[in-house]
Amino acid sequence: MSAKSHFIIGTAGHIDHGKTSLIKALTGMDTDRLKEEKERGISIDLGFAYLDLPALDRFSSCQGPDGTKIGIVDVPGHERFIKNMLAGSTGIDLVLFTIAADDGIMPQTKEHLDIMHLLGIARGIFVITKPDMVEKGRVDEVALDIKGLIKDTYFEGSPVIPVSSATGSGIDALKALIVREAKNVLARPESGFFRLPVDRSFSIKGFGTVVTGTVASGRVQKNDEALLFSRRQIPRPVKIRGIQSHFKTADAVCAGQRAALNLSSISHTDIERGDVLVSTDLDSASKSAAVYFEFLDSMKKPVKNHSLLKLHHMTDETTVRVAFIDIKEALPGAKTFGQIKLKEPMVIMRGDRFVLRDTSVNATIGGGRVLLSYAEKALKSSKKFSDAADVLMQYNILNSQDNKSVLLAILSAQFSVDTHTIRLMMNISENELNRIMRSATGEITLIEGFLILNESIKNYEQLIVNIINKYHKDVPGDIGINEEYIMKEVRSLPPNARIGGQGPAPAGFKQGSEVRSLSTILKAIMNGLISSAKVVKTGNVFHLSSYRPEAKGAGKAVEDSVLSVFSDKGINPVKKEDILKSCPSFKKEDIEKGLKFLLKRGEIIRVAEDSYMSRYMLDEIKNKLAASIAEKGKIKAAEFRDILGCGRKFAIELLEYFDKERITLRSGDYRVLRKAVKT
Ligand SMILES: Nc1nc2c(ncn2[C@@H]2O[C@H](COP(=O)(O)OP(=O)(O)OP(=O)(O)O)[C@@H](O)[C@H]2O)c(=O)[nH]1
Ligand SMILES: [Mg+2]
Repeated sequence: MSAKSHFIIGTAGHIDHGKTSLIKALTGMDTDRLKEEKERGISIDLGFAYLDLPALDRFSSCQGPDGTKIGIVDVPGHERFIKNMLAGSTGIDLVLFTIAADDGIMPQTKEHLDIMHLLGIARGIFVITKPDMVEKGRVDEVALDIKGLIKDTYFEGSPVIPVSSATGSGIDALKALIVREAKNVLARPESGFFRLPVDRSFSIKGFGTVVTGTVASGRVQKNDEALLFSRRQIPRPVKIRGIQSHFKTADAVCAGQRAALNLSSISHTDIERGDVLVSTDLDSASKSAAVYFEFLDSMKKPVKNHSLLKLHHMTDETTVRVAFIDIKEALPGAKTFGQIKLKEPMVIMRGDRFVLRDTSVNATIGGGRVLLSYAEKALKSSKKFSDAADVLMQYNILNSQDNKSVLLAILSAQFSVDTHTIRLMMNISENELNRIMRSATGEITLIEGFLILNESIKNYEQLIVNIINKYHKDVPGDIGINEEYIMKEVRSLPPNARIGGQGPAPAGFKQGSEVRSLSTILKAIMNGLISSAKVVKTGNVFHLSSYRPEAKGAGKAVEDSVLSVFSDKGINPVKKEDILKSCPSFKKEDIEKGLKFLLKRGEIIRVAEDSYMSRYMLDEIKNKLAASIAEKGKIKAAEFRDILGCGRKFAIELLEYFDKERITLRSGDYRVLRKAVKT
């Protein structure tokens, strides 16, 4: 991954530890804008600034020549405003972590450090503020404490530097450190769905509604359409009229950039922090997710399975119920897999980080990473502990970065998934999905927009062959079965008899949620069986190519008896009544069944409404007719009747039958041959 061409700095640290003052000393900008903030001398809401560092001049597709600006989000330290702090910390690449020299490490120092860790923010500069207020020795003492605090965390080895916002000492050294650290900040992948978690919404005279935020994924361009997801209303389409990044007009913004988007057709009062603006193909929110949980060592009591907790995700928050796979409660420091069930749907996607707080004790207790979402229809509500080992194995796959394995794991639990849902579940672009599909050639197949494991296809082929074979065995006189019968039989099987992959569903998927795609895919699979000549379709009936229908036992006796009626009648048509009368020793339904099978096999043919003929006799007649037309060029119905020596009505029925079979063509009073008939 290349170094990042634009990045965001966030502040963190206990109340009054000099965050806002430090940003002012660095940028000249005061991020405390509210009257109340000024009056109380504390930050309440998020503050925004930017920093110009020419040494960072790099270029990206989203950025153009103005790429040296670093976005800054200043957060409040007060415990009561932790919600704002969490909203501000989403999307930051580097944290300026302040610890006042006089106070040293305080409660929110620890909580903010935990939050940085849970959000996966691994780069930081630890700033000892207010060094001018203490003895030199105290600064060294605090520096040691900080090093102790960050030992064994992602931040171990991060720079620790005293900076005084009052005297300006250390500011230049801090800027140099920022440049150094910035070079190591990795670019966020620009792939995936465009998402902008909104942190502010306001109106500017002459422009209208403007929303701001840090682009969480993807890319957006001027004049693009987007969807606004909000918990207060159904998703609303909006248009992006204009884009700014750090007060400069831009044509596009992408993952990791601060953005101000001017929206049309929506009032700023209809949007608030926590809403999210997404690309139009991200057309739904998710109510649950499979996740990796990480609980803090500092957690005071275990988290019981099915507890309710507050989830903070990007700039939004909601209540969730947690469900673990193999444990009844999570102890402090536990790292475990499970699910979250959201009180309200959210645009929460694979790879997203979240923070969990226990509101009853007002503490951050853990967080985690989303492994899979958009699978609610398939999420199981409870799980037996006996399945746990297998389920954990699947979660381990989902927890990996190997997208091909993840796709295969999803498909092994779901009969098939359409490509759009797969993209939502895995949070990947169309290109990325195509790449994975190419790498999985031979393992998966795309059928009518649905992905399915080749192994599942093979299983289904075998299932269908078995169903047909069983029918052949059960009903030996019948040629085969129709599509509806096969579908019905497949659906009546228990799901695990049908799913191709091994083991139980990952991520708590309920197997068999595939009904929607089943018939489409079964049709394709049956066509495959026909192309490979394993199955033959005669009319609308399927049978095995190796199968020769032949009645056995009682069925054979009935058929023989029915056939003998036909040989007795010679050239004359047979009526159903004739058959029933001539076979008095058999039950009516057995005779009808025998007749049906003979018809399906083509040994008997229904020429007209109640006129049956044996295949043998009909072929004879056809040959006579063909020979006669070949000789004269055409034939009248009366001539045909005379050749056969039958009644006029039956002669016409026969000719109409041959017309229908596209052997003859009517032309006025005559019949001609459509094509040469093999005799
Ligand atoms: N002497 C001295 N005072 C400082 C320094 N940094 C901050 N202060 C003072 O400390 C107080 C708090 O500073 P802020 O920058 O508002 O602290 P904060 O971390 O932003 O506070 P919250 O946002 O409310 O959490 C202010 O009165 C500042 O003037 C410093 O380096 N030296
Ligand atoms: Mg402040």
